[in-house]
Amino acid sequence: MLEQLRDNLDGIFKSLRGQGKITDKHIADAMRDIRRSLLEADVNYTVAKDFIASIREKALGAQVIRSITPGQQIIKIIHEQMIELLGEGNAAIDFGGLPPVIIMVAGLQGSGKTTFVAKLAQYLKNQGKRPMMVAADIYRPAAIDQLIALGKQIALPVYSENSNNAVAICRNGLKSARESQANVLILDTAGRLHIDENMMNELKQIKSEIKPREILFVADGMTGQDAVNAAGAFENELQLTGIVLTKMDGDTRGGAALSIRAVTGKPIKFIGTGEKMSDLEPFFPDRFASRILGKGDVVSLVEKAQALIDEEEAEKLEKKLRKSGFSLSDFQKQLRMIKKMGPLSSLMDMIPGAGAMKNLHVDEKQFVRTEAILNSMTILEKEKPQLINASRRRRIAKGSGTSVADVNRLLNQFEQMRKMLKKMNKIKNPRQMLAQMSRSKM
Ligand SMILES: Nc1nc2c(ncn2[C@@H]2O[C@H](COP(=O)(O)OP(=O)(O)OP(=O)(O)O)[C@@H](O)[C@H]2O)c(=O)[nH]1
Ligand SMILES: [Mg+2]
Repeated sequence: MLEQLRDNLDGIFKSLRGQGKITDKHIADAMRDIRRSLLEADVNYTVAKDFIASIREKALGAQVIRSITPGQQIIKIIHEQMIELLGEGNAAIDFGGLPPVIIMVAGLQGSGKTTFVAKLAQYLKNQGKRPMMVAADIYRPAAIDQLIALGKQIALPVYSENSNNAVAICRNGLKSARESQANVLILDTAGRLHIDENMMNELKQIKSEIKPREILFVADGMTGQDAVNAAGAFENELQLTGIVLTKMDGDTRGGAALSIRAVTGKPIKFIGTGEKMSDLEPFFPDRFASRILGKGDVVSLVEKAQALIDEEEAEKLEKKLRKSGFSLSDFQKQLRMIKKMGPLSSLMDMIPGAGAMKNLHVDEKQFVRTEAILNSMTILEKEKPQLINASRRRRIAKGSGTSVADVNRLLNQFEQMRKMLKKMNKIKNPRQMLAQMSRSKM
């Protein structure tokens, strides 16, 4: 999905990255190209315009960070702005209130409502809920049978009856759910080719009588701005609680996904990525933005480190290390470099599923204490730690507001680290070395 948009943006980013210096013209060109790519992807015109305006404003107002290239900085701004466009975090189903929690599913004909109803039921069942579905589409002859068949497939109950009153079917479905202790009730409603008054009235009646906790609008992601316009109309009439984008597995250009939140003000809660019952994903704005921008989290971690660590400095240190002339001053420099990368915990967060790293105890306070101790040493002491005798240790402890035991611990650990580093001569990459160092407890 979204290949075209991703390729276009990737090209723009490449040319931004390639610039040693970024001029106003580079920015203007990039903004023009991004805007064109968004419109080609069928993003709503106003949404695209506002998006570009925000990026331009932020790019101009951004503080220049010495160690990041201007190109990288702009890419980061675009990434952030895209996440903002897509919503804040994952919007889950609201399970507040008394069960059964009622979820009404609405949308145009053929958008994927019935399929989504069953996918959602299965998804919630897997989370330990007891869902029931209601076949409230009385217009298309095969609609009820379709939902019953899906219900069989996923082994979940479907309430249906032979009647021409959708409101009554929902009411009776709710009764049946209460009797059978289902704690989620999902209503599959009828779709029409175009929004018509009868259809809206029926939905409004269901809403006022059954009082669903969630009203989800199912939009066919392939249909771009038509889906967005329809979502806007449903929002006006029904006040939605969320959006579901289906058929995101096809060659959708992404316009609907990027516009629908801004146009309706409602979060995208799920995306459908295929015809199978398991082809449903909760929607995460940051992951989706990363997909469009073709940047994995790991990539951005590396970029962050690359940008902030002064390469030359790291190389110099590495050379020193290899000669094992590593001193406490070098250690202090290392610490500062690591600190520049931001809170350690945030760095860890950027590594998806890093099991081993998760257990890593990152003690920021310890970091501060270590810095204080190092700051209280003289240059000579840092170069020749063997000079630090008992009276010097007392002075350093006092100067740094720590204890002699703290100073001893640091010196011991430094000594161990120095030994360990001697053994690490195999490591070719200074960044890898830094990662190793931050892992060893200080
Ligand atoms: N590729 C793909 N196909 C989907 C997805 N969701 C639904 N479909 C297909 O789209 C078609 C229509 O889906 P339905 O669930 O029947 O749509 P509906 O909105 O209930 O349709 P009506 O009840 O007629 O208004 C079916 O062939 C589904 O298999 C999806 O995420 N990806
Ligand atoms: Mg249907």
